[in-house]
Amino acid sequence: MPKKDIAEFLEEIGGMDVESLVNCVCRHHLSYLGRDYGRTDLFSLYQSLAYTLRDRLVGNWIKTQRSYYNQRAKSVYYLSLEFLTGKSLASNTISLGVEKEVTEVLEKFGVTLDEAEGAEADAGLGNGGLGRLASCFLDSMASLGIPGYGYGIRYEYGIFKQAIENGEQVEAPDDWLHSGNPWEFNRKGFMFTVRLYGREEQYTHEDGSVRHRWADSAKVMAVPVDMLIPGYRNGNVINMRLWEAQPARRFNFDLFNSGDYIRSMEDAVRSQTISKVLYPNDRLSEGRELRLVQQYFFVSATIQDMMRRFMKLKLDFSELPNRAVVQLNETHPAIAIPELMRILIDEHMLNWDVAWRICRRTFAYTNHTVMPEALETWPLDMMRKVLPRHVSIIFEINRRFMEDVKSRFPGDENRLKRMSIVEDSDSPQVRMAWLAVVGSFIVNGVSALHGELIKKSIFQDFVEMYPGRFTSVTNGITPRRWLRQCNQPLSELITEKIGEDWVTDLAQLRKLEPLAEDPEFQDRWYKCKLKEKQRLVEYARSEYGLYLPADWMYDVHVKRIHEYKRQLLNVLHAVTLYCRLKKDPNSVTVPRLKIFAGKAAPGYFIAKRIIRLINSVGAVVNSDSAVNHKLRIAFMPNYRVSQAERIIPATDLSEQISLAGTEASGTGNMKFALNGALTIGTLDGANIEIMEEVGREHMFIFGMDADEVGARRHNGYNPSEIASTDQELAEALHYIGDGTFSEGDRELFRPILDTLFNGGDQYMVLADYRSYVDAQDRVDELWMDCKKWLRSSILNTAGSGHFSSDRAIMDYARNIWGVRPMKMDK
Ligand code: IMP
Ligand code: B1N
Repeated sequence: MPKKDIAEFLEEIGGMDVESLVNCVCRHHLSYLGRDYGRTDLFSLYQSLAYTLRDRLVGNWIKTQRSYYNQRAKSVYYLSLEFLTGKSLASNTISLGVEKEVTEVLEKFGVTLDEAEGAEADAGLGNGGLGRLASCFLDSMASLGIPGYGYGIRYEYGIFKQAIENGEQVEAPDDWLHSGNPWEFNRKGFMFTVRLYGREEQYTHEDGSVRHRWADSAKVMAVPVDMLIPGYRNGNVINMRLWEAQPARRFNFDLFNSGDYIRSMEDAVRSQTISKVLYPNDRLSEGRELRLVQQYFFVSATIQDMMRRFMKLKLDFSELPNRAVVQLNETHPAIAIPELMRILIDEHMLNWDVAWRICRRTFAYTNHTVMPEALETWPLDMMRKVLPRHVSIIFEINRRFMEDVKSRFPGDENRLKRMSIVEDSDSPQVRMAWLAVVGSFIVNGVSALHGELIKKSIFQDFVEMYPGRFTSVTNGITPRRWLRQCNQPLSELITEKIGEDWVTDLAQLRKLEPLAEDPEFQDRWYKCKLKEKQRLVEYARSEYGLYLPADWMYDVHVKRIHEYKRQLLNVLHAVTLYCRLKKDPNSVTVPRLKIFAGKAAPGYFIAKRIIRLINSVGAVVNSDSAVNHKLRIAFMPNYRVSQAERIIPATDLSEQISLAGTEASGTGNMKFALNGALTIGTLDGANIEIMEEVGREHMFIFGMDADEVGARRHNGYNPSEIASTDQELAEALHYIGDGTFSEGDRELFRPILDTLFNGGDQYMVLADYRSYVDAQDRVDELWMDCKKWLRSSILNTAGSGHFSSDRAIMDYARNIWGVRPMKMDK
């Protein structure tokens, strides 16, 4: 190929000025989409614009990747089964620094940036917090110049679409790729073979040693599809590489030649299933074979890609940990540990001890939950069928580990049982969290509290064995998407007062503190919030046909629907307000709009019934004129990243009310505080650190803390007793049971009441009810004092700097990865 440098290429495609951009949009519309200029519609305009911006990213992408090679930089491999990117148009526009120009380009077509982005589908390749965290981390790595890659699966169907019919959740497939994805590069030329099934075989190597290999395996192809992730105005573009499964051979030729055309195609269809759909369970460990196959599929392709890069360096294998670090996002990719062992000992003929030392220095594991039902285990039989060689490697890892435990704690049989990676029972299971701890040099929790709790609970034995191995890194969120992009009015106001450096150095928000009591600033702060409410009102009307009042208090509870997150507690508060208003229409002072949104796992019966309850209470409340002058309830269907970007800036009160000790961190909590919402919350997850940064007096903290929860449980918790001593609570529960919200049907919500009274109220909703309702009364009181509220709102934003994902990534880089921001080659 005639050699051209990137600068030349960039010159050819054109600059960042409006004229070049318009030309490029028109050219793509014609030559890429094959459409007449006169026939642009919103979608084709969005596509042409996306290609135009991608042209401007790809040069920097190549420069960034070349710099990694040239500088032989140690790189981070962030392995995650989930990435919740959301939309890319606005965020890429902002990162490239061409907001003004793009807005002007679109004006020429009579369209706003908001409208153009409306044509884009959310990339929803994750369930919630864990996947969104991965995306925030990639944004920060790119913005800081930390060399690294995101690796995952290119699911053809992301998290399901939620519709609400008759108050109930109905799921539909998320066909996000149906019109193509203009942001990605499909690289069919760089695919890898991934093996599955078959058996383990012993043989004598030419050097005389007895070795093992994986025989008679089936094959699928992993095709890399790359999404470009630009840093904020720094010319870096990092790569998110998502694998797509393809059949190894399009046809099984034997069958094809014998005339069995259909059967020859079956293989092909089966292979493609691997990257077909994201499992919609957040937290519950999914025991299906396809899920295990997904995990190994993306891990195998990723480790091959990593080794391909490493082999180019022609170094000794012991150098691997100095060139690459693999961060395991939860245990979902933990099969990478035996996979790397397999490659080193079976394919590169290293001996066990050498290989194990390399592995142990390469992997780091992030735990995201203490809940036992989320700890992944795989039935040994299933794993042996899918990954026969890996099982035998896991046994050897475990045998040696058990020896170590034995010599540290002689005679402690129970300890051995508890710590064994392979659980010994009638149906033996492989415990992936144990494997991840044993095979990693460091394990981190995701908030200070969570980091401590995992040491005292699930990993206690391992802390005694490896005291130095456990740490925590508090989660963070990217200030680009979660303030700069989603909240234009507030961003502009902040920049006007303290300059624009906060976008890459969020701690600077502290400079807002002296303004917190300034009446003029408060007034402008208030107007920003109002603007965002009006924008949400318009969005809710046009997207969902919901009519929201614009000037009420927006009390918002949006996240996955889960018993531990206690949407039910919020509903009990709503019913309490309803009861008060029915008795006396003047008993409630503040007009409040309660907004709920979130998806329930399709198989999670109680969570779905809670959605039904929210909608049923909403229907009664919203249509009762004795109540709806002070209380309304809106359930926004199909919560997703792009919807969160609309809701969060408009929020006054952020509900973070999980039972203390159950939410590992939460990241929604950070997004709200950053956008000036006050939090009503428990001492759980990162709420505690938000409180330390913002000040307890600017939040509404209530309920038991994690220790009190433990003590309460230990001393015997009796939900019925509480219900019988609190009159308002008894009344609210009564109305839920007596058909008031279900047209007289007393059965509909019985399962919910049953979880409280017969199921032992696992998440102690009733125990925290009084303290919660009292805190809500304090909310009303503060709201009436507008100046004080605004002051607290400003101080919430000012105190949110710590929760930037830039800070989190620098923590990982320094304390775990041993990598530094690098200067890209020119
Ligand atoms: P939270 O900490 O549970 O509130 O959720 C963390 C973040 O994940 C949210 O702020 C959203 O960006 C995202 N998220 C949570 N639930 C969903 C969902 O159901 N669909 C899409 N995104 C979600
Ligand atoms: O990870 C987030 C935290 O902020 C949340 O508190 C935590 O609940 C969330 C299995 C999970 N923990 N575990 C999961 C998701 C999918 C799955 O298949 C578990 N998600 C979290 C980020 O640290």
